[in-house]
Amino acid sequence: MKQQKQEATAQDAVQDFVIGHGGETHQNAGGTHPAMTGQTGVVIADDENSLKAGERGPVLLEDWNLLEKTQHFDHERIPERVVHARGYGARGYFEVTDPLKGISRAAVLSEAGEKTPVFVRFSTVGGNMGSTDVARDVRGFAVKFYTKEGNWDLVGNNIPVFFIQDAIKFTDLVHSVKQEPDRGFPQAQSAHDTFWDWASLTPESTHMLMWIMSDRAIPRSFRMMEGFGVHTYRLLNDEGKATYVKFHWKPKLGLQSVIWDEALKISGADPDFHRRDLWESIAQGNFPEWELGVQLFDEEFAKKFDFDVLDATKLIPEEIVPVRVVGRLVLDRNVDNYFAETEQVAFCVSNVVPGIDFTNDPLLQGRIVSYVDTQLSRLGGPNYQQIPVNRPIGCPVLNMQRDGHMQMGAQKGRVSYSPSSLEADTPRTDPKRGFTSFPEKMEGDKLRIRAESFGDHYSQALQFFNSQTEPEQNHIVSAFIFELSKVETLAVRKRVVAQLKNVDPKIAERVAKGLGLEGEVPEFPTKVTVKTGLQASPKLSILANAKPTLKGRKIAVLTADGTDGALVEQLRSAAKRHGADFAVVAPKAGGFKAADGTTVPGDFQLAGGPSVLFDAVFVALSADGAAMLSKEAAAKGWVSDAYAHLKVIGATAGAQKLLDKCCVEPDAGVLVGTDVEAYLKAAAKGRVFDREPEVRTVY
Ligand code: HDE
Repeated sequence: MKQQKQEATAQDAVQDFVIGHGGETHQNAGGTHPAMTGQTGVVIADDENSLKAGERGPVLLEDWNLLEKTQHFDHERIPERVVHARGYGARGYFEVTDPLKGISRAAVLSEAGEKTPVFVRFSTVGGNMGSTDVARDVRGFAVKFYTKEGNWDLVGNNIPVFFIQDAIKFTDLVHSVKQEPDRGFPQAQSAHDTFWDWASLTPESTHMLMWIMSDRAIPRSFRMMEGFGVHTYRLLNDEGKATYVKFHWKPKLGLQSVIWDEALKISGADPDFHRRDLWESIAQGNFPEWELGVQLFDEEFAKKFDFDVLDATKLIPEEIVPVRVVGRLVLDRNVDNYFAETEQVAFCVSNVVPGIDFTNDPLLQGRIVSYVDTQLSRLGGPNYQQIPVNRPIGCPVLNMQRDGHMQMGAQKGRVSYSPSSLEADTPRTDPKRGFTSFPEKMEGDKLRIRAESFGDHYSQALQFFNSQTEPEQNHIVSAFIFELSKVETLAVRKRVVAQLKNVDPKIAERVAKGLGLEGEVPEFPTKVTVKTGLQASPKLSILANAKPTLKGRKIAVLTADGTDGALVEQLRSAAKRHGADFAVVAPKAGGFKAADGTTVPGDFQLAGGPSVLFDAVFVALSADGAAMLSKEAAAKGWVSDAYAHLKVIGATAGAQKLLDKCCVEPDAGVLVGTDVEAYLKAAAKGRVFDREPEVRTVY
């Protein structure tokens, strides 16, 4: 009796607090609140106190609810992915706009208007699950198409080439880039000795190194990056005719990246920067969209191309084989449960549908095996395809596979084999509708060998560099300098620069200068003569393909008491009109008291809303406000970071004192005044790259 009375008192207090008795109003979601049960459906009477022998006595083992709850909790985690551990998923659909009729028999690509549900997971590669979104890294771009002919997984990246040519090297690559095994760090970064040791001894990684040192590796948002299937795949039509294909995802919002110094700071300010951006944009109804494009070519082209199309360290410039857009991908639904969907989704390169087939790319061949294998250990057994997020939608699963860990189905009947005759309606194969492989002619000696046609590791690395705008080239050089400055072993630093000499001595010289290694770098032997004459491919540049738009971008205004409230509202509505998000940053979480005495709510308290989180900023301060914030380190950091990160800065005349304190020099991206439209027009152009030589050394 005594015990129950005490419970009632504690519960009453909680109830009072939540539902707002006593004059206070606290948030309460309402609803009917069905009874809480254990896993067997038994209703729980008390979930606050374990069962004890006496008021202060020991806890009893018979408290099955305590045991069940704790046991379930103890097993809540599953092994994280060995690579791509940190990811974020969403649902949506893929719609065919230009069907590949006569090229692929897959309905998902060839039927006009065909709409296929999808699950997409973006990820970083090297970091563990709890690392940061904006690490310098490749981003995974994995799409599960639930087609009516079965699931097709296009497990791609945001970079069209890869570090290695043969799957047998993958373990080494990953071991070198992950945290070092003795010390268990560094986390989520390639800037350490083991990665560069491996890379410097692996010439085939050179092209990918250029990409990974470029701004492609620090995207502004998942919504603003491309995706690539990387490998050459095959499409098969009804007659079995094959066409080679490379898959491309093109973001509707255009490409955008962050500045490296910004990435470092975002990692502290908001390690969830990319996932928050995706979640919020979908929740607001601004559905991210990509076009799916294909580069199609035949065996004849493949033979004449400068490189081997089976070599995943090479790409085919779009200027040589244009990208044909076949459909659009729209992400319109956030997950209901991160674990159930994003964590348990099992992408497998082996998941293909009739009309889509593999090639002999040795990296692709290794992947066909690896993904299934990893799901077996990650998800605990061979029935992982039965987890709701992995089940096909709109087509039955009928076969003779049975039992195993966590079998969810109860298949009926005696017959679990084929051929059989004892039961009607057992599933039978269907040679017409069924998956068939391209009957490629095979002959040759069984050898451990790397094809000679895979031998040139430098020409496309140079082509990539030459295809970049000047600021992008500068960023690549700075990234090499940053990364190698973190490498403690001098010989490794030198070896990387020696490799760069093979790409272009001028690039190597610039990196050597930044490292203080001029004249000290040895030659790295190579048998290859670099093709210096490869045409630049402007499509490989982010800046050359950026869209002058504010859609999906974020604008923030820095305020303080005394700020002109009407100006803030004008900025807010104009930003919205341009499709941008708008946030008010104020010294106090509650917002600011405007000049006219009204209180304008804030979205971020100054210390929690640094300018690195936004694409363009406006400093809307009265002279008093500017004087006050000139003594506030967070405010000075806010403005000087925005300037150093090349952002367009709008400011009221009153804010000048703060701008001066932050050494903001007038330029095309600093607009003092209250012409909101002029400010937004400038902001839509993106960063002011001409400012860069003023704010950091260009080697
Ligand atoms: Fe992966 N990769 N990979 N990879 N990969 C995995 O599978 C592997 C490669 C990619 O969001 C793992 O389910 C090998 C290239 C993405 O769940 C694992 C090789 C490309 C994802 C695996 C490669 C990728 C993975 C870890 C060389 C771009 C995340 C967990 C032969 C085309 C999928 C898992 C998700 C995940 C193996 C190379 C993309 C271990 C052996 C090239 C986007 O199976």
